[in-house]
Amino acid sequence: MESNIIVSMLVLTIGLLITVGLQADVEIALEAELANTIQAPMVIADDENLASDGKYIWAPGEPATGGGGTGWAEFIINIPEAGKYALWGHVIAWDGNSDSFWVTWQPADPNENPQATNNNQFRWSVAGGNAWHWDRINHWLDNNDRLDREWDFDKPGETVLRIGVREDATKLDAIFVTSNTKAANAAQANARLPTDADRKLQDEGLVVDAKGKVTTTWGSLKQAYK
Ligand SMILES: [Ca+2]
Ligand SMILES: [Ca+2]
Ligand SMILES: [Ca+2]
Repeated sequence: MESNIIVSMLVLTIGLLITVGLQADVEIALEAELANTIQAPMVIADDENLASDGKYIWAPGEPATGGGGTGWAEFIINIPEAGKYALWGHVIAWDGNSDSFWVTWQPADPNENPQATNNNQFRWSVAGGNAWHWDRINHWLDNNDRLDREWDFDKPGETVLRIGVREDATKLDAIFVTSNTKAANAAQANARLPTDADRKLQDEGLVVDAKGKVTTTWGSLKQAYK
């Protein structure tokens, strides 16, 4: 009898541990201006008091004018776990001519350049606003639907996120990567700006898993990337 109770408690404890483990989301906060590659006319600009770490990226443009379609920023993101991911951008989109990007995240997405193909699956309609705010990256489809995007990676490891200019003057300050794809808003997603520790991780290519353990170094990534 007693051993039955002990076994039951053990099963319960293990069940709880597994549940706790599953509930820990992978969260990676990236500074836009620390992208691995920034291709002109996408450039780094200053917003000393308001942008995270005082800087953001954009293809410069005047208010209410068209233009864009070239330039991009690329991030090598080493994800610690297979599974589904969502992305949030910390953005400013000050008018209807300055409120979209192209987004591909390989290998979940194909190696396609939507600046050439105009494939709307990769078109992000950025929520408008003249102050920095969070917006979940979406598909902006031809029927004007904006559907939250999620990416499914079948193994952990290196991924390549490209944010391409679609309309100039759309501004990107930071990116938040999360395995929580169900959150209805940025607060629920726990979206946060990078801390000094996050910037150090991004700079050095260090990656932590959901439990805060460092799993990979930039050196090994660079080896794998060659
Ligand atoms: Ca637009
Ligand atoms: Ca524009
Ligand atoms: Ca920034």
